[in-house]
Amino acid sequence: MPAAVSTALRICPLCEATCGLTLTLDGTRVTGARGDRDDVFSQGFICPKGASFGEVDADPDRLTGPLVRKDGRLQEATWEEAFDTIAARIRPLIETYGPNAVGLVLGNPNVHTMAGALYPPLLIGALRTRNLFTASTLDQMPKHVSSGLLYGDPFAIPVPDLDRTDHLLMLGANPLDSNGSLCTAPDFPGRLKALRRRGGTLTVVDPRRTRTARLADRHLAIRPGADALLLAALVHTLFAEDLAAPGPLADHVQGIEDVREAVRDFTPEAVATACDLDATTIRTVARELAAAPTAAVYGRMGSSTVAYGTLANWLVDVLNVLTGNLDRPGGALFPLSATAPAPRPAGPGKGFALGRWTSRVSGHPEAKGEFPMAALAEEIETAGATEDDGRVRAVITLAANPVLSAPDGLRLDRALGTLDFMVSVDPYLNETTRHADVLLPPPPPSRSAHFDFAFNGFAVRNQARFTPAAVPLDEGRMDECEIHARLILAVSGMRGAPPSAVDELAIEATLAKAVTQPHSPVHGADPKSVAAGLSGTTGPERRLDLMLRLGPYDLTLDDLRRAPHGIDLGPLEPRLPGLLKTRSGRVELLPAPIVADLPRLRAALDAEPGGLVLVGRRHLRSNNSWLHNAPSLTSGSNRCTLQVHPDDADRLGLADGKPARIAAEGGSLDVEVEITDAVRSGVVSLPHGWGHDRDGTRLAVAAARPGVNVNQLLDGSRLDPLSGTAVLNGFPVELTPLS
Ligand SMILES: Nc1nc2c(c(=O)[nH]1)N[C@H]1C(S)=C(S)[C@@H](COP(=O)(O)OP(=O)(O)OC[C@H]3O[C@@H](n4cnc5c(=O)[nH]c(N)nc54)[C@H](O)[C@@H]3O)O[C@H]1N2
Ligand SMILES: Nc1nc2c(c(=O)[nH]1)N[C@H]1C(S)=C(S)[C@@H](COP(=O)(O)OP(=O)(O)OC[C@H]3O[C@@H](n4cnc5c(=O)[nH]c(N)nc54)[C@H](O)[C@@H]3O)O[C@H]1N2
Ligand code: SF4
Ligand SMILES: [Mo]
Repeated sequence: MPAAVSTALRICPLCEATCGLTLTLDGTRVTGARGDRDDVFSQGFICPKGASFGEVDADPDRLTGPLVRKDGRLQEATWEEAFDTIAARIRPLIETYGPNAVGLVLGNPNVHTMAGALYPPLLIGALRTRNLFTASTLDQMPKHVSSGLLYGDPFAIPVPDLDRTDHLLMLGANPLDSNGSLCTAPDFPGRLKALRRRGGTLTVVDPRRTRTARLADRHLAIRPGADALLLAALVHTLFAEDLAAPGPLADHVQGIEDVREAVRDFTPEAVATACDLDATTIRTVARELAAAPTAAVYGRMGSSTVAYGTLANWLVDVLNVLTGNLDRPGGALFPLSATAPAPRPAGPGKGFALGRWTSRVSGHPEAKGEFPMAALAEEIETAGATEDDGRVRAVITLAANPVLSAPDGLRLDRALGTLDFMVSVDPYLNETTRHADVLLPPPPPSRSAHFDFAFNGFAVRNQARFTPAAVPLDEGRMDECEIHARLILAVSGMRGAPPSAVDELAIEATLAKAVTQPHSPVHGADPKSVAAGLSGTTGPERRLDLMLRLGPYDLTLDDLRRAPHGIDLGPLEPRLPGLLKTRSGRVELLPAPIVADLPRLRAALDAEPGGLVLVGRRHLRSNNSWLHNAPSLTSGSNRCTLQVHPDDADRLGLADGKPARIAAEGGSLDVEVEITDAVRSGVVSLPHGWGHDRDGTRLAVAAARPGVNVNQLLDGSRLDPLSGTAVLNGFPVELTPLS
């Protein structure tokens, strides 16, 4: 008898846009995916990645059960064996060498799963290690630091009010290919087109003429790394021309006049050479920004993973404040997610501190409790004076592939090979996880429930959606939430306890605090009876239900179940001063760490622009390092090409389609040249996430067309100092033709 054909809803986990998908199922196999037209947020939008959900889900290279290293070889094992091994190996290392002996590495897909949101905080608490490394220091840590300093909360990130703004100034972002980041917006391209249609203006700052830049009214092909200079000159111009008008915001902001002083040297003329933009254009951009009825400045990867990343991210918000656009409709607003704690009354908070401790080897200051991912290899390699020296001897990776995503993968590759013990939670045996002693594969996404804990906090519209697992777990598989819970028990010496104990302890701890908070919906209640009233068939569902109940909208999980296409919670609304957690209770516009870093930016005014620099790029059908194994997303011509401007190609004697050698401090790569004027002269571009040519992986499709790992050009020494974020864009390279 043929299996029944049916449909099921699933929020797409393949990028930050969180589109609602309607999956077609043939029995338990996903045979198709289309946009869910009734989804309250995405309204039917889908991109090629979402459309390939079934293929990604059914990839035959996904691991189907745990692997444990025995006799030097990764071999199939039972879950019991896997967790027994973890408990038996990790505990003695912690007991002998102390908690810092375990390094924890968190990768990007954690923000796309319920497990990745709910359990890593508990695992960090259980391990008590300071050796925490995440993809944030390859990405958005400058924004967290800037928000921490300005608002006292590293997660208070204003997003551009895409659907209502009159003017968008976008730096270092290419949402037409990335679908947007720290600005969750299904159909970002459509929303930009709508902005143009309603008479709004779009300015894009990018050294490449991207698909997004082609949509813009104005494209400024800035020299890479110079965004902080451009932004400082825009701020300077607002003051110089008396255009700074924070309006009612002024009541909640301190330090506006100090900022005027701080940017005094950054005149449009002074930054023009470094930015390779003329002073007149810079002034025009500032005037337009000030004149627009509403406007939003928005910067992402290209203004974050650069030498002045935190300064650039800070200046983005300074511009939004000075033009009166922060926290107002049409400007840049703070989303309020359904699982955020109910807002507390305005008043001073605890503030945000940087560098509360430093890394052992290079003394990098922590940011948000993390050390730079670029410093992981040295923390493994470098012995200390004593046994409990804090050297990383074991690593746990959760959804991370730093061998490809972080600087100097070869060094990290070698370092991981020397560890006493390594655990990975990952569906693939890849460049990083091939070093694991225990590899715990989560089931494919069709088998897990979904709620966007992370992205609802960065969404252009407040809404809440929950999709239960589209397909039941297959025999012998374990939900990723349970994998995480059992991992926490194993590393805490509680191996025998049921995984639900982890969730019940989390619920207890949350409630114990909430009932004492006057602004909490459960203030004064009996924690036990609140816990007893939670709905949800699993621990993670009960925790979601609790967070919804403690949240600002008086929602429950049952409410979300009754609304399978989601609940719209309306457009973003002003949240100042309530959300501020600074010590002053105000927006602290010129924080001390920023003051201390500004001389570095001032020095950049006089630096001679050097030779060629490299920037990255994303392709619509990619997702960092892990979607190169899906045939329909990788077919067609080679995508891992080095884009070179025709003038540079002429000068260097490079030919289209021919090989060249590119070199920088971390090493050299042989690449195929693609000559195109889509990159500005003086700039070459190579995408990341490639380099799938290592032994011992199981990625048949990716290995057939491995590409090269751009991060091998870096040695990990280039960092934005305040955030510890790796400089992945705008670093010098040398290029020579290969015959
Ligand atoms: N040069 C350069 N380097 C970059 C960037 C760049 O622009 N240029 N971008 C940076 C950015 S923004 C980021 S976020 C990082 C990303 O860096 P990483 O997070 O290290 O890499 P990813 O490729 O996103 O994938 C991480 C791992 O997650 C696994 N995975 C996929 N789905 C799941 C799941 O459901 N559960 C679990 N447990 N694992 C899963 C994949 O198999 C893969 O091993 O890369 C950074 N590196
Ligand atoms: N298709 C696809 N979508 C993705 C991903 C993916 O790998 N593929 N990854 C996801 C992840 S983890 C993230 S963080 C987001 C990132 O999403 P975005 O922030 O939109 O990042 P990119 O697409 O890398 O675009 C960054 C742009 O910055 C430009 N740039 C480089 N250097 C500079 C500079 O110095 N100044 C300026 N102004 N611009 C510069 C680059 O040319 C590039 O066009 O995308 C997410 N979505
Ligand atoms: S835009 Fe992102 S969330 Fe939407 S379908 Fe494509 S990959 Fe999925
Ligand atoms: Mo990212």
